Amino acid sequence: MMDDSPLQVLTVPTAPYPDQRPTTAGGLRRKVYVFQSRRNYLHNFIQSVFSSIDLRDRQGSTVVVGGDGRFFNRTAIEVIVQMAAANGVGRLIIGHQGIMSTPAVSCVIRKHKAIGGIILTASHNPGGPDGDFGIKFNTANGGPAQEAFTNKMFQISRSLEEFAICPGLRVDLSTLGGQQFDLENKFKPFTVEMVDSVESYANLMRNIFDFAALKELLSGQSYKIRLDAMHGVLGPYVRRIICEELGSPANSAVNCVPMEDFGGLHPDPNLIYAADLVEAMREGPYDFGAAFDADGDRNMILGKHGFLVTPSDSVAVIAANIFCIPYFQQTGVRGFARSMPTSAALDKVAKATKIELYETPTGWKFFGSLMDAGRLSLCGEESFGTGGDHIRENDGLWAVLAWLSILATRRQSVEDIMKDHWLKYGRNYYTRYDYEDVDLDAAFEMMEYLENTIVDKSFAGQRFAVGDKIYQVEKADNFEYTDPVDSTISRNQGLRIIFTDGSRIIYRLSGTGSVGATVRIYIDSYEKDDISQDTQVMLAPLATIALKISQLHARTGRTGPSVIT
Ligand code: G16
Repeated sequence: MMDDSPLQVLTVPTAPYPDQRPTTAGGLRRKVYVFQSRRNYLHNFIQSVFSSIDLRDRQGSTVVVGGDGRFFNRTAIEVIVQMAAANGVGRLIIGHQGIMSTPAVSCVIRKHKAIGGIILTASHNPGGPDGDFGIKFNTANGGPAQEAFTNKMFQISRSLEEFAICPGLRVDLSTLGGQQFDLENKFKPFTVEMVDSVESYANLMRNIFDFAALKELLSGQSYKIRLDAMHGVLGPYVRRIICEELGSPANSAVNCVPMEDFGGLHPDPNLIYAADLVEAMREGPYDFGAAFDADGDRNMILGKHGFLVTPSDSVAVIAANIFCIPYFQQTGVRGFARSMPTSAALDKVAKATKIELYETPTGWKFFGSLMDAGRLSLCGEESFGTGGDHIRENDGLWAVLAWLSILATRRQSVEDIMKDHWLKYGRNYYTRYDYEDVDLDAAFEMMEYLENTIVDKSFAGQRFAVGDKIYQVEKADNFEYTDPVDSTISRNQGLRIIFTDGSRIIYRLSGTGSVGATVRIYIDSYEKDDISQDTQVMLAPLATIALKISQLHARTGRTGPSVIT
């Protein structure tokens, strides 16, 4: 016989952890075994999230939950449901089977006026029992929590003594529709709605793009595409939107079954980790290719024969062709933005079109603030993130639909569109070196040494020569940003060396890794006319200078980067 007595709400004592400071994207990323082996590690973080929301806002509120389907997703959701109920949340909207892409969660938060969403993902980091797991909280605007909120979370996590949970509550993740639970001491039942993960997002895309024009491009025999979901969350979205609705053949979508370990792939859309796609594009008949990361917010765009569009160029091309997208014809264009390490290609378009350009620190939350204030329409980051103000996250599939809209309008190849763009605006040669899993102390000491070196007054004016190339430092600093909307100041956002010809070298420690430190070096150099050189050859002198100034190899014991993009 079913026991229909109200479910018990318990307060469980716990001990705080000192290391739950949220990352660049506003969440916690750790090896799976950390969540599994440390007592209440997950519970503590979730309690810090709920305790950071004012009780009056939390009581009876709606919260969205989704994840990229990686190992531990299901276990975590069961705990989150039990804790949400015990913490006064009135309704949870959960993606079917607990799976929903990060852009779709952003969309659903906004659509249902939820107070926020909990996203279970470690983004582009590998999954499986030996991989990474992560949790992040997005606020009511649909975007990653702002620093004031994540600081509060961190403060709470450091002195947490108890958490609230409803241990008897069992949710069925496999059945679509509503489920209700009576809780002791609660006047209203707690509700869980299991929703189709694709539907709301697909509706939003229909209102942004001209699906008839896209269908004409994709359903014919002549235009061939290949989209690689890397066994992350986007598989069902690609199949439903690109194949079923827009008529692209089923075999144009690969690795589309979400897997707990991403089939052993590293779901990071770059030239190294998406090597299969790159190979298929080089050899195959495809006109357009793209790969996505595990939670579907990042994208990599390729043209025929594997021609790479760098993310910095991608956002610039979308900006220059923005009226190929019906949404922007309706809303107009309020502003463009890029993160500081992203190349200045977008700046050239902004200047030519007389549209305001914002340079923000790394992290999508900075764009969200500008969008909420109605000052920003399109933005991008060098880390394979591109998006518009339709949601408050970077949006991988949106970027693909944006490119396909440009291709459907211009009927040129990806490479020709890119080359035309460089002819008109000049070219920002751009590369990023990543040194992954560097010893933490060595990385911090290297950055400290570097900062002391470059902020020294004597550094500006110094000249560096490699072969016949000479670069003179114009200025160098640790990037600081004042939010133009609320005047919040964000310091220590990356070390910049800017040369007199506008070339830049930037050093930053990644905020999204889970072990050791990842050191990133970004190099950006503009050429007005010399637009057909090989990027690595073109930037080799600046790369040599970047390594020389930082002494990175000597100070970290590394001999070369793990990934060059
Ligand atoms: C997150 C943020 C992005 C940001 C990236 C930077 O990406 O959402 O806005 O660009 O971090 O990563 P890093 O600090 O490693 O350079 P994701 O996709 O990991 O959530």
